[in-house]
Amino acid sequence: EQLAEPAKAHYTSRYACLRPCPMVCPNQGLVQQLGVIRRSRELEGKDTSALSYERAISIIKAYPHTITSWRLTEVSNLSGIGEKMLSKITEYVTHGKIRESRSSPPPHGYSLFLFNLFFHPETIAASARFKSLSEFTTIYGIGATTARKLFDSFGLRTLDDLKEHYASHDPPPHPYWHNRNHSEERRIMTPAPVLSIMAALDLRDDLNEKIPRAEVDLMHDIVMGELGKLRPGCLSTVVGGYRRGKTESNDVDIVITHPTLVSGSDQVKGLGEVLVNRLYEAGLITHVMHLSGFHTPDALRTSHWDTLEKALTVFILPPDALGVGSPRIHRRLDLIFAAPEAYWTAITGWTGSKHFERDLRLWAKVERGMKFDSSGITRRRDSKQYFPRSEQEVFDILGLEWIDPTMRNA
Ligand code: DCP
Ligand code: MG
Repeated sequence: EQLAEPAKAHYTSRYACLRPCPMVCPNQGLVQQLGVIRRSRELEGKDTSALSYERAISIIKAYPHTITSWRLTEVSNLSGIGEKMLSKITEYVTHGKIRESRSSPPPHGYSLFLFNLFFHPETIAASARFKSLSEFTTIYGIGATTARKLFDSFGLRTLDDLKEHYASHDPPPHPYWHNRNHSEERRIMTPAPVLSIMAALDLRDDLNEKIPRAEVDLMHDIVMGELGKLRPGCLSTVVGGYRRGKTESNDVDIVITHPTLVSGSDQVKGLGEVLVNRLYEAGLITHVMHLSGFHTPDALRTSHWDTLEKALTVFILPPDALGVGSPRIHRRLDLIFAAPEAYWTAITGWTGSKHFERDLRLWAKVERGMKFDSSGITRRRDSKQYFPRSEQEVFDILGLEWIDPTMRNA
């Protein structure tokens, strides 16, 4: 079957999956300030507004020139830059800052509070609220909605407030080992603990610490070493921000497959569970937040193509792994298990960025009549399924010019 010519990648494209986008762009300051506004919209539950900031930020990140006043007309013609966004950009170009973002630091020696009181009095209240909500959402398991509830209904303001509150209210986390379709003999005997809010509060400093690339590599080697003892010959790729070239990641995402496993077979089913159990028993996984499995082979072949087996966990390196006496920091580790034919879509779908993935799905649907997700590509009109054998083939099937992972930072 002949594939159509791929669409050309260019920074003016409406779709993020056609805009090559470096990690650091010529307009980093502007991107940072728009990011503060986007985050505050998100924390306030203004999702539509947050999304239009996200789109604008993504478009600016791909723009190859420093934006100066004489480029404003060209910028205003980019899709996704509306009038309101243009006024923020103009404000930045003219004053070097966007007042609403409140991110400009006070001069050395001045308190932020007094600085804002004199120079940005209208934003003080919002700023204190923004600070609390931001801080609350640094706890794993607390999202924007919960954070607002804790602030508004329970009057909490600080992490100490939060600790006191959860000391008496900690709801039992959802036990991840329920709701799964596995036989009695495969049931986990000693499941790793789930991460309660109290536990997440204790791990907060660890989990907010960024992970350098060398440590990502070491974690990958250790995990695959353990897996190799259980199922020799597995293949894996570290995806997420690491694959896009981030020097420091917030978590480690690994896509795993086995070249000779047959989807739906007993070997591939429960691979995640077997590995998680082993890592837990070896003292390398301390918590599991989510563990999902394949269902029946039939279902895998038909409707629920988006259910790759996943384990969301907390990992800790063995003692002295980074040198004698090196600190052991708890790290977020996500493991994604794909049948061989879903390996490359899983890699593409988990490399990100989030916005790149959002537009990849949209492009596939609107422009190509296809459904893309991490577990496969399906043509809508006849449900034809594609099994790409490389990431290049994923792009070919979707009619997209190749973009290197390091340029997918949309
Ligand atoms: N992803 C997605 N949709 C989800 C979860 C993940 O599209 N619901 C994709 C896009 C992300 C990638 O998977 O880029 C990994 O997600 P992360 O949250 O780990 O984000 P990154 O790896 O990009 O950055 P970091 O982990 O450093 O924060
Ligand atoms: Mg990641």
